[in-house]
Amino acid sequence: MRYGYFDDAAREYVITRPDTPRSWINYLGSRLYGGITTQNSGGYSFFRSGGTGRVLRMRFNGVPVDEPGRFVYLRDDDGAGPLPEGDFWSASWQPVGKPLDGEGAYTAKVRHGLGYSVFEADYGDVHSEMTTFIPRGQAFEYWALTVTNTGQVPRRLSVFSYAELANEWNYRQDLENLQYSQYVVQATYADGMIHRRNSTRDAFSELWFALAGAPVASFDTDRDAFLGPYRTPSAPWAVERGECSGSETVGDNSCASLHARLELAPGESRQVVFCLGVGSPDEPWTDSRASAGAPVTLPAGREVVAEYATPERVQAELDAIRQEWADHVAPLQVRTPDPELDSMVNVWHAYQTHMTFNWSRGVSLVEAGDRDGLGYRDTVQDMLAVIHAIPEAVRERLDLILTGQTAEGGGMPLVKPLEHVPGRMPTPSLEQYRSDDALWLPITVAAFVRETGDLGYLDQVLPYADHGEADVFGHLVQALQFSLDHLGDNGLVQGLAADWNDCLQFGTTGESMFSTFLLANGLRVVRELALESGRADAASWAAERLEALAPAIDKAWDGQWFIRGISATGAALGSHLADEGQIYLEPNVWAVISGAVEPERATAAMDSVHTRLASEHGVALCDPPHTKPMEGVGLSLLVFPVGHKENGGIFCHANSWTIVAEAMLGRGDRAYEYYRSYLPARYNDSAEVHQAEPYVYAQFTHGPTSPRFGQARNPWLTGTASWTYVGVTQHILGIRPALDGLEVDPCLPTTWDGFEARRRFRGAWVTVKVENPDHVSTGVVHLDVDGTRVEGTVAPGHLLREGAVVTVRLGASQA
Ligand code: IFM
Repeated sequence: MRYGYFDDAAREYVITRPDTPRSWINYLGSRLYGGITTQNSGGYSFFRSGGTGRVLRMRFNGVPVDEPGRFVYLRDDDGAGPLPEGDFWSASWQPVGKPLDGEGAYTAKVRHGLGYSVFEADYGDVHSEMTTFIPRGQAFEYWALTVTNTGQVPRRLSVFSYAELANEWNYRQDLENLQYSQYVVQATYADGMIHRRNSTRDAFSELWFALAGAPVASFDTDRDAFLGPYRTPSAPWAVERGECSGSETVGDNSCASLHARLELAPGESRQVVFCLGVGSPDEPWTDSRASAGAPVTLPAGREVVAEYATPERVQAELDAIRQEWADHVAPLQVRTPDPELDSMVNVWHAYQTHMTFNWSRGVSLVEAGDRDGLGYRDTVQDMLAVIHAIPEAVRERLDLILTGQTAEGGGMPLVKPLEHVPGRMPTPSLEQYRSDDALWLPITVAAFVRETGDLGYLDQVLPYADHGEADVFGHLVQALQFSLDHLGDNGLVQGLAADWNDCLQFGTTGESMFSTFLLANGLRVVRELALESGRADAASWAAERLEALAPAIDKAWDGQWFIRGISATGAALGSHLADEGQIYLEPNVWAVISGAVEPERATAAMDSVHTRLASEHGVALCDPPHTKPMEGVGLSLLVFPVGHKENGGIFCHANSWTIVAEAMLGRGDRAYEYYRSYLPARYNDSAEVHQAEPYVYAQFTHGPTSPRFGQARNPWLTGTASWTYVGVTQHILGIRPALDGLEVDPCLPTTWDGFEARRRFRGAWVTVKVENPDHVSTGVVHLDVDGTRVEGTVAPGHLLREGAVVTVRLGASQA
């Protein structure tokens, strides 16, 4: 069943049935002020932090879903049209939820765009269009509502807003510490604006809410007065009655309800604009919380409304947001034989990589705000997909995360940007480190240097988290040294608190094959960077260390694949000899990606992955999933039923590495088969199977051993976004930065004739045209830049001037 379609020209996903299998969301705003909206305008907002800057409340996992949110009700005030007097509905399908089928049904069209969502509705000869977004660089949001009388008779309508304002910045305080948070809140109304304050000393917060475009007919600032006792947002008392009660909040719960009356002639449209912002209505306001980093000062709400709340300004700000996002996704646009790939790569997948970069794992409908901060490994990986689009922002983040590395080389599990003080953070104990965290650094630093061509970045001196400093290259060496200092009895890297897989704890005496391959990969990359930057000694050091790892890697071969690790008691996990968890995906893909194993084993390992783990919805993480503890290794994945998440689920983040690994083996059909297997867009017409949004990646799909096989969960904030982007663009399409230019070395499905791409590279817009007349997967026969033939697969940087055209011919032999 389909619920919507991709409108690539508008860069929108258009939902035509709002009763989607789960809430399908969109993100609004920036790291200053952000928000989430569902297709039914449920959702919440946050200022500077999802966890400690809550503006609009969200009751997670609530029933009904999609509530609370940014709700606008419409009410028929005279019964002159086809509706009875007093009938009411909402500008988004929910919360009122009028019937979607049958005579007089409510019809909805929701356009999720990049940075905005538009809710169109038709009901009872009234068309409404509500646009929600946060203007660039601002700490307030618009809900702009245009109402049109599409009938033949004049209509009198009421419009009511409704949102639950959080009582406290801290989302937990707001939702859980009610003995406190419910008694610090006050909200008043004056001259068209609601003013919500709380009076805690440590975290003073103020919000304002305004209506422009029509006089305020009535208001409520008290949630329970607006809703009425024992009612829900589906039928608020005030809306049913046709008027708010003028309540002002002293304690309990506040809300933002302003009511306007509209009279519309046939065919007439009116726009009213609701604005919700941080700060005071009447004075500038400063966020000077000690925990919030540098103070931020915001203008008075009335000034904001006077400047911004006109129809012309709303349109101009919407255009600016659309342009900003068009600019962010423009640096790589592709045209391939696969329209679903194009919709994803050109619009939604690119957008998702920016959302993970912005919000890490902090705010979604799954992440409530507890994981406020930057998880080390997640953040380092999240940068990979946006370097070409926002190199300056990545550099800033890279600087920050490098200062989250301790002097002994490991990564702090979490870096909180607003509280992080390099040089002063406590050093974790060995048991607290994850063995992979800092090992991701070489990949991302190399990608940054190759994209920008800025080798000098390696010389920049940055402090460590706890004490001391080093240049960036030194930080990379130290990351490798940390793992080399913590090898186990079998010569593999100690697993510590976890490796990439949060649910496998090998501890200080067990060893992780994943982290071992990541170390090998890091040594390879650091060696390359050392050679590129003239550090011969370091290059030799890395080569020697890599060679020294080889015997331990060799012993980890299980016959047809690599083991996952060795427990504290010496047992192999991920071995054919085990009862459960006989084969794991992660070590086998990284065996290939690291380049640390001979081609025969690399191929055999990936063949085993295909035989044992692949399915129609993607590749499971392990097989058979675990039901019993294993001596000497912490398997916290046992908390998951078989086939779920890390316990044999289809972990999409790890699936992205199958694309990379197969492409590195030159097997384009298989790489593409894996790419398609969990491509959200391919489920557009079978959304009831996949359930999650068809326009963004999810963290995982329930695996073959689960009764929920095929259902995707935890969409949006996942490393799947960045690594799948790398997989499809750099390995299937094969366009990747190199120090001396732009490499084009695709690994295509053999059915493709070729493809085209437009790429920004070091400031120049370049067109790439790949022809595949022989229907091969790999093999660059020749590469030309503006008609000049070039040896190899790299278009040299000095030839890539503005408008350059790189033409690549793939083929079986020299032509
Ligand atoms: O690698 C982790 C990630 O850091 C958080 N989500 C789950 C992944 C796999 O366990």
